Amino acid sequence: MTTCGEFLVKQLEAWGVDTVFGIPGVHTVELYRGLPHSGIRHITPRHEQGAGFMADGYARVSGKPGVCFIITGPGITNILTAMGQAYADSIPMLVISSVNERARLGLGKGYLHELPNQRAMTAGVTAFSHTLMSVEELPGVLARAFAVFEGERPRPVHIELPLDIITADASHMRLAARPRVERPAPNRTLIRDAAALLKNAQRPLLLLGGGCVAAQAEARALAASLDAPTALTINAKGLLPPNHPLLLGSNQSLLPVRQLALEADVVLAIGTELGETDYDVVFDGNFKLGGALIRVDIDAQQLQRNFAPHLAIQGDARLAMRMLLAELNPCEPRADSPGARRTAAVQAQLAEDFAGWGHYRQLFDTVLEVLPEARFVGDSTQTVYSGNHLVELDGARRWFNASTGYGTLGYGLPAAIGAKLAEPGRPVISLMGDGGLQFTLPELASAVEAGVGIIVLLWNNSGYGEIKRYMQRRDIEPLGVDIYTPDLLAIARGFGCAAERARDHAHLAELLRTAPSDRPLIIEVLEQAPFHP
Ligand SMILES: Cc1ncc(C[n+]2csc(CCOP(=O)(O)OP(=O)(O)O)c2C)c(N)n1
Ligand SMILES: [Mg+2]
Repeated sequence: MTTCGEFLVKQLEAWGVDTVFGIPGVHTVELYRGLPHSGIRHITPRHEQGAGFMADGYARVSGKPGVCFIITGPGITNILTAMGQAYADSIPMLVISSVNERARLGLGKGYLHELPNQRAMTAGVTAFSHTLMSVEELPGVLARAFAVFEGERPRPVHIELPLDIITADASHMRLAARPRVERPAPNRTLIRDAAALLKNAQRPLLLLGGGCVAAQAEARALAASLDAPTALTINAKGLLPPNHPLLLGSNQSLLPVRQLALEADVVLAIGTELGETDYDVVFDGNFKLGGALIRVDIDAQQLQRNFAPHLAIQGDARLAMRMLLAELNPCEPRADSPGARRTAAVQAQLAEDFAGWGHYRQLFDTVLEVLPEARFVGDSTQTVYSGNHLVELDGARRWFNASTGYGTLGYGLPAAIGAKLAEPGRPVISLMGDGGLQFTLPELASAVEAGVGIIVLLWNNSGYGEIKRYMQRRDIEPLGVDIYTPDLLAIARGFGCAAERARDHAHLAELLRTAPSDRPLIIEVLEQAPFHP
């Protein structure tokens, strides 16, 4: 007999799932029966939050949904934070869990792992959450999940299998064909209207968000054809390469870019929420758009949030860019074009704003000199905040972190593990603070076990530095921020990792050059000279 749990594994494998993240429990063992002899690799984290963050990093890099196998109750409540981050950043994630038997749901009798209503817990951080009521439903529900991942704004999906379903006989089930899901193309008339507005623009501005990551070539062609200075959200970083004559970076919260946004006569915003953590990280409400706003988004509701559009175009970002490009004259970027000159003027002003950040620049230069192809997966710490402004890389999804959107600590280590599993050939730097690292520190053990050679660049200031400064700026006596900081290097060694403190930049470069390939290396950088004034 084939159980429903076994059938599910076969169906996932048939649809291209090659990795699942999970911690088994008595409720989910039936999912594991079919795994050892399948083509799916199982990665075991040390906490379900780690599973979710790994799946998130894996999804961003692979472009495929990150899949987790999670137990009823505590497994689900543990993974909710990671689902929240994935929800906020529109990341495809499939959380498969168990739940108590159908006849026992909602009874509150104290069954093992029982929650009053597990599905309601995940409803707020998913596109949908579904309780499987029969084996026969399974292919259709999975197809709906893939429709979310591939056909609309990606978001986590939760499917829970009651214990009497997960063990039920599925011998009669045949593998379903993979659903073909196309993202919707925008309306051609609206695209023509947008092109007409853009052709007449004197001072266009392009704002690109994470919805554009699959459209790198189109984004570059569009920026050039419009001769538009281009600002990227953190999730869109890399769509334009460093030193591109039209690249404004991710500095929408800084005055020079804000001035340019105010003066722009036509603004084209694609696949971006226009949300505060990318456009107003100083929280003063002063990011304003002066001209006509054209918005393109796959999510109709998103078109109406934050900034009311002059023209709202629902549809896939890449298709929209292609259709727009067909209406415009192709053009190569030129350093002396009007758009490039406006960009250069902003860059010159930004250089003044960044004058005090030479030490961060030197840190990133050192890393990129040794590992020019590196991917940076970050948490919420000084290196991440500064790098969000300073670092530009060639290629989407080479710089992402949890400092924007949901903004949860503990993301950067497990997400880096997931990213490395998705593309083992590319060096991965996990940018962590001492506080954030302690949220998901045991995932170092998972990384050692999985043979994952990531490099953790640990910025150590023995506390919640950012929050301490925030308290001080607001005249609040710092409390709860100068935390006891253990010997994180000794702990990392205890987990089986390599771990060293960098003495200076030359030593840092040497450590990066000799990093082991089969286990993590933790490089501690103290927030003091020579790394910090
Ligand atoms: C889950 C969670 N809890 C609390 C916070 C609030 N918070 C944001 S940054 C920060 C400090 C993090 O300290 P550390 O990782 O050492 O970075 P540092 O600011 O010292 O560079 C805190 C506590 C958060 N973002 N997420
Ligand atoms: Mg700190």
